[in-house]
Amino acid sequence: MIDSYLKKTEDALRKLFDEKRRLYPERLFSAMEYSVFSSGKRVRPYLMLLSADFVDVSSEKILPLAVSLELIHNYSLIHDDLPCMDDDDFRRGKTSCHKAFGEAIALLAGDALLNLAYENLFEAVKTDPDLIMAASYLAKCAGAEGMIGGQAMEFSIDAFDETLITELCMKKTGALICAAALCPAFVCADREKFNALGTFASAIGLCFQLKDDLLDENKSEPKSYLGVTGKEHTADMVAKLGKIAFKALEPFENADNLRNLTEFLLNRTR
Ligand code: GRG
Repeated sequence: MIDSYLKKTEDALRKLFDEKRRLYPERLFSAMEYSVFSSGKRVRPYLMLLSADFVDVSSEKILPLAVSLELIHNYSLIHDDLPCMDDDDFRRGKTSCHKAFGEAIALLAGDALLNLAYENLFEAVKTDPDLIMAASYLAKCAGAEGMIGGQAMEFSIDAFDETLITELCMKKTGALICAAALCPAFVCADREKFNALGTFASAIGLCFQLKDDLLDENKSEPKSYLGVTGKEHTADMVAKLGKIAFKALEPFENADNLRNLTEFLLNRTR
């Protein structure tokens, strides 16, 4: 991992929270801070900064989008842990937000993170209109065509086959990974790289969820890719998707950082 990219993300998130500390109700702020600063891997903003580098967009330019993406990811995890969703008492090795702060505050902390993400996006687009297409794509990926749509499929479909569970995973988890990889490509005008990043992002987005299934095998969720297709097939698909991701980057010499991240995602243990 490139430490300076992780630090840039961390510093920008911290700065934003420091600006808001006095403006938000104390308990709400604490719940938001508890969730956002709790050992998340920061994979999505990191990928966005690497992808920006790949298409020659500066990290300073893309950073507000990377921050908003991480805020959206964290809101989704708070809501996903609620009793009406996945009902999880733990997240990242500590009590989940609603267990620590109560359901009402956790729900509102998720809502507030989502709103802060869009406030931050609007502020960025106001000063840098180049970001408008990327911001719009990010909103689409986070919404009912993307992450929320995937989550809704989980609660509205009873019987999954491979096609349906693939669609669910690509939306629920893959859409934010696609946003991370593709937003910078909306800022530059390189069609070849845009297309390559599109293929790369779809492959690693799905791969990320399948790898998560394999890491979380003990939970053996029936509405997961692993639950529907089995462990062996899931492991085969992870390998296949990894190959697709590498192939998409093959023509490009300056894609080593993206290749390294792909390697990390394929081999990750948490
Ligand atoms: C509630 C609107 C809404 C959406 C929830 C993201 C999501 C949709 C559900 C999370 C369920 C889940 C654990 C899926 C597995 C893939 C995934 C998103 C894992 C968590 O992402 P990481 O590993 O998390 O990047 P960290 O903790 O590192 O930030």
